[in-house]
Amino acid sequence: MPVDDMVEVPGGSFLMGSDRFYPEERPVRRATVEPFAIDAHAVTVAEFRRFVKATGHVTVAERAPDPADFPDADPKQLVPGSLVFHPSRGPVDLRDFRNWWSYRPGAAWRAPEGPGSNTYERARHPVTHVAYEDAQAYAAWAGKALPTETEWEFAARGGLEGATYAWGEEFAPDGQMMANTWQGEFPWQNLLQDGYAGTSPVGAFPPNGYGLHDMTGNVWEWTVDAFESAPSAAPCCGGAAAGTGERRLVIKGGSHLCAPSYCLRYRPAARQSETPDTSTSHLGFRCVVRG
Ligand SMILES: [Ca+2]
Repeated sequence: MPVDDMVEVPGGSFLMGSDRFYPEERPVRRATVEPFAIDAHAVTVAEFRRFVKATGHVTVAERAPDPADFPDADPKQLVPGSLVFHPSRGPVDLRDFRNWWSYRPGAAWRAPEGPGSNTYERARHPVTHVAYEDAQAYAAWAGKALPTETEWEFAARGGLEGATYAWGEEFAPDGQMMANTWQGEFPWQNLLQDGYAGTSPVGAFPPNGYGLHDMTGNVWEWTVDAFESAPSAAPCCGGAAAGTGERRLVIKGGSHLCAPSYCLRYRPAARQSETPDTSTSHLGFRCVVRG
């Protein structure tokens, strides 16, 4: 049985989705999952470093993009890198994510803001700048798997049927912040009421009813499910610019960039699509073990 920071989730039947927020979460339907175990927190920088040391894995962000995938691009610009968030100086057009996302050469899991940045003081933060195949490679090395959307959402709900948040109906019960989100006007005014501008160490906020930390907020998390519905009209804080092709996967949980005025997606039902070869500064993953 799993031993390292994993939690047994009982499985069962639950109400999946929400009718009260964004179209891609509808309709509410009953879903069932078998019992499984899931990581109590997102895979951390320290855990990912052990994987890289053991396997020599080079992430998608650390490889130069294939010119065949970008036939119109100047080959000199096809350099390794990843999407990094940058706050704007003031209000911007929220329909254009280029106002707060940029492809930064050299950005990768060990240099989340690009050259000159590091993770020395972020070993217990979720690893970021991991594309889907990087998450899959880690899971295979760890003897685990990535969750389905149904497994992920069942776990995130922590036993609460149909609740808005992973902890209940109130965003900040008794004034206590329960997740790392964005307070203030996105993408320029971060009021930091939860204490964190970027990612936060795993376990910095209270666990849900199953003992799971950061199921919502902090970083989005990969699932294995194809995103079948049309991408949302409100494309959220996510940046999907770097990906190629039409295939999209479901990511769950929202991130430290989700602001209520723009992207109220720090909820178990919330979902977004992402192309598998995309990596960003607010997307990570956690693993499951079945049977
Ligand atoms: Ca925050």
